[in-house]
Amino acid sequence: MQEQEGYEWKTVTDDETIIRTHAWSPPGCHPVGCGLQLHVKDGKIVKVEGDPTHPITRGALCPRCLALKEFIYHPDRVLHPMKRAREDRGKDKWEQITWDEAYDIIEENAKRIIKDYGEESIMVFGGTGRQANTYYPLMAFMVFGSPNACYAQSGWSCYGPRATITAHLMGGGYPEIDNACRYPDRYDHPGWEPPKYILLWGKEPLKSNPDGFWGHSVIDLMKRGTKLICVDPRVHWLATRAEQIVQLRPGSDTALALAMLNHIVENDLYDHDFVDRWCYGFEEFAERMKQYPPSWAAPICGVPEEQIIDVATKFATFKHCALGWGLAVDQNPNGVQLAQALLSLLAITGNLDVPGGCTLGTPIAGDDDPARDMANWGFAAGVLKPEVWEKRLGAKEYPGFSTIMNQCHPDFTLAAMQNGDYKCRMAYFHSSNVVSGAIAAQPDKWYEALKDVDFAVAQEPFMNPTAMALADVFLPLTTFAEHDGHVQPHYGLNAAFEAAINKAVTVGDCKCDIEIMIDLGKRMHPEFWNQFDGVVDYLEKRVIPKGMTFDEFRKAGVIQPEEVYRKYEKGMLRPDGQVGFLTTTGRFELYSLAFELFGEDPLPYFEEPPFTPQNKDLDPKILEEYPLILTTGARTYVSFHSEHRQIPSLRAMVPDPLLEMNPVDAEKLGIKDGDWVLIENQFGKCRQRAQVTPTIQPGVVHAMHAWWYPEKDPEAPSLFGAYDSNINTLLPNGYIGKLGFGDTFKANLCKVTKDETNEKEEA
Ligand SMILES: Nc1nc2c(c(=O)[nH]1)N[C@H]1C(S)=C(S)[C@@H](COP(=O)(O)OP(=O)(O)OC[C@H]3O[C@@H](n4cnc5c(=O)[nH]c(N)nc54)[C@H](O)[C@@H]3O)O[C@H]1N2
Ligand SMILES: Nc1nc2c(c(=O)[nH]1)N[C@H]1C(S)=C(S)[C@@H](COP(=O)(O)OP(=O)(O)OC[C@H]3O[C@@H](n4cnc5c(=O)[nH]c(N)nc54)[C@H](O)[C@@H]3O)O[C@H]1N2
Ligand code: SF4
Ligand SMILES: [Mo]
Repeated sequence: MQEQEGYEWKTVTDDETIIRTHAWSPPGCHPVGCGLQLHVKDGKIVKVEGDPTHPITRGALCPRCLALKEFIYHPDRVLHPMKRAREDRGKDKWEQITWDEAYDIIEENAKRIIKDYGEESIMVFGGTGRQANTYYPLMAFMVFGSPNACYAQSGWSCYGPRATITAHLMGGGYPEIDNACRYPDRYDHPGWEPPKYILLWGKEPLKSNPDGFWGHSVIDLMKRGTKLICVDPRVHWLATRAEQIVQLRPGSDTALALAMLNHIVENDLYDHDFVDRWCYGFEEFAERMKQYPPSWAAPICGVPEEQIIDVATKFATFKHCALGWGLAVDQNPNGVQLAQALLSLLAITGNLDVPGGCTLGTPIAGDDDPARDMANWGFAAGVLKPEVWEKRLGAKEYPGFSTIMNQCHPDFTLAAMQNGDYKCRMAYFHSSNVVSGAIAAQPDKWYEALKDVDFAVAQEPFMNPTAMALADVFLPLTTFAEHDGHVQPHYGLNAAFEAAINKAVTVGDCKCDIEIMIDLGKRMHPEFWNQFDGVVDYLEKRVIPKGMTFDEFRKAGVIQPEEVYRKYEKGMLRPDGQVGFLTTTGRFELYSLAFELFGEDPLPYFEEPPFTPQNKDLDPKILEEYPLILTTGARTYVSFHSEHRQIPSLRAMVPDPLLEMNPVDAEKLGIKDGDWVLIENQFGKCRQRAQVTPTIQPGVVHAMHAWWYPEKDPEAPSLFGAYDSNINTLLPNGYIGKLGFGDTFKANLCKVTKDETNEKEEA
């Protein structure tokens, strides 16, 4: 553990106080922990700037953190708890109440519902990566005793597939590009070297900083000689600086990855030493790869055969290379096979846990079942009963999913609610704008399935469509500038550091996720929760590095663990201290015994996603009607999913939802840049604004996701224009793949027409 030298978390001058802190949420971001300096005067933040002493972010901030003041002091922020009569759902008839009254209502309803229908009838909804990501499963398991923590994205298609496949094939945290982030002296550290190539696969990290990986470090690496190869149907900013772009057809990725593996194996370009010592099942794997020569993949992917060969050769022969695998790996019903192929690529080319390759996190020591850890806390606290845990929705049906993920299965859950097999009696929207925001496919179906729940709570910084549609009680949240806390990038799986979140100001009557969890815990299960005397006490007892007080922790600044390469050689990846990987064979399983156990094919294979021009089983009428390939959700600098739409400086940068389309398609359809267009398919329709650009392939359109309009009518049925521009109304639930993962968010079909109401609205 290396602490930051000379760090001061608080500086008091005659004029102001400067609080140094590490960002998390709200407002939303993944656990990236960028360094900020908040200038406080008379109890108000007057200026926000980056912290130049942060070893990784070194003063850099993106527009969302720079707009923090606008978020904190926004006139629409909800600053007090509120309630509304159940029959007034969808109406703007809120009444301010005290925290005690809010807690009384929640306690009374939760206890009644548990008594009448069982703990499992309470569902706690959460979204991605925010501080709440750690606390919504705990709210379910340790406050209400329910096994049903629900992340409602079809096929749990974010990070879950990549993390789960990593756990099954090798154990431990998911491999991340070696960007020297564990060294205080970063790129100057002796022994560290930049990757020769980074293969950026369906990831745009400059905008997304996904999972706690710092996108700008890709530029740092390029300045030090790293070359970039982007696998992406769009040409994004980094791609314009890449050595090459593999501009493949959306959804065809697994074919490309298998063809690269074929070339590497057939031409003996693999790392024999690593394969012999550390891999299991190479012979079966090599035999399977024979089916996938680059000549087979080229027409499937729309990529020249020579390019596939060139990229594969470079990745295998330059020492070392790194893979940045993004969301396009998860959001694909063939994504488990893709993740398996990509991890195998890293393994057989000897790029796992080496300088300039991809580094591995270490599993939580002493726990042979790390991903279910939180459920174990629930059992240990005596709140989550093992027989209730058995009622987790979809756990038995999707064992490959549920042995690693501690949640209910989203598509199974929706179907069970729709067909009456399960009735949700209490919905707790902990960090989820499920009826309109980002997470759900066909969000209107989730709305329909939840609209009659007996009781609902929303915990949010702003009123949003979900709270307006369904909540009976609204709990207002502090931003990260208003509470003490802890941030650990990469969800702790492959974390570069731990650092404190330092409270700078108080605004209204808001509380943070941890405080609300403790308060409600004390009412539901005082025998366990009474041991925690507030947020700092909770952090000291359960979260921050053992033996440190919160005061010591925050004075230490950014605490980096020491980087150790080739952990498999050193007994660091297994709780028993043996060398090798945390699998049955102790090796990286190219042939997966875990998959075999679940009755699945142990080797990777290609399957065409359901809605593509090349799917032979697709009804030709659908393709005729909806000829354009639809991909969605590439991130923007100015929003985190459905958040930030009401922040003036950010909204000014992207005022409307945009549909990128190639000039060739636009001309054919009589659409001009800036026209409003209708996007439709057999599942739904919405309206966005055309952005005509050559950076997207002809025949492919890309739609922004998570649009709603805080300025529109808040009441139902409008719900702030929840469905006007919501691309997810075109994306179905239920089209999942192997182990229950994957969706069609990055590859579906649609048609686009000019919205004839255009001129009228403009006038
Ligand atoms: N079409 C399409 N849809 C997509 C995607 C895509 O690529 N294309 N991406 C998908 C992916 S990968 C994901 S992960 C999901 C994300 O989906 P979600 O994470 O569900 O995102 P939101 O809809 O913004 O809802 C999250 C809510 O949490 C609130 N919130 C913010 N910070 C905090 C906090 O600290 N605590 C609490 N309690 N609440 C907080 C926000 O105000 C917001 O209302 O979206 C998915 N949706
Ligand atoms: N600013 C901001 N940052 C965010 C978020 C946010 O909402 N806003 N959301 C966070 C979340 S939850 C996540 S999961 C991460 C995701 O962050 P990333 O992993 O970076 O993923 P995306 O931005 O969805 O898409 C990356 C690229 O995939 C490409 N792509 C689309 N379809 C395909 C395909 O079929 N194959 C391939 N190979 N590429 C394809 C897109 O063109 C895009 O350039 O970002 C996180 N960070
Ligand atoms: S990635 Fe951007 S929005 Fe997220 S914490 Fe860092 S500066 Fe803030
Ligand atoms: Mo995500």
